[in-house]
Amino acid sequence: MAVTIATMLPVLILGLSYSFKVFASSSTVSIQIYQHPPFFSPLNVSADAGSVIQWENRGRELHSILADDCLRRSKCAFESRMLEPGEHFVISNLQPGDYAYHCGIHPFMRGFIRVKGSSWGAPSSSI
Ligand SMILES: [Cu+2]
Repeated sequence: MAVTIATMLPVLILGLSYSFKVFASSSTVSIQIYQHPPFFSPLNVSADAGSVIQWENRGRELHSILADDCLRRSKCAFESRMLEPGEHFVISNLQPGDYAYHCGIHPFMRGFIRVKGSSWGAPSSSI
């Protein structure tokens, strides 16, 4: 009997963590845009696949959100229109990976998003 419980325990733990992952994957990550450094808060975001990522312009100027890869014109992971103060920009369903982004008006405003894979046990990329 003791052997059976010991054998089942890892399965139970994995099952619990998997359930949590599913719950967490539908979460929303909020990023505030400010006029002053670090400009994006939080500056570095780690989100589960399937998360909704939302920016809010908390400053008093126009800003926009532009993935760095848009500059290479081969693809563009996300690009907002000009955001008035108080406006939001929302994206979801980003593929797992690393996304550096910046403000299209103020290129020195830079942030970073890491979207983690949707399944546990998947190899993690290095930073
Ligand atoms: Cu800006």
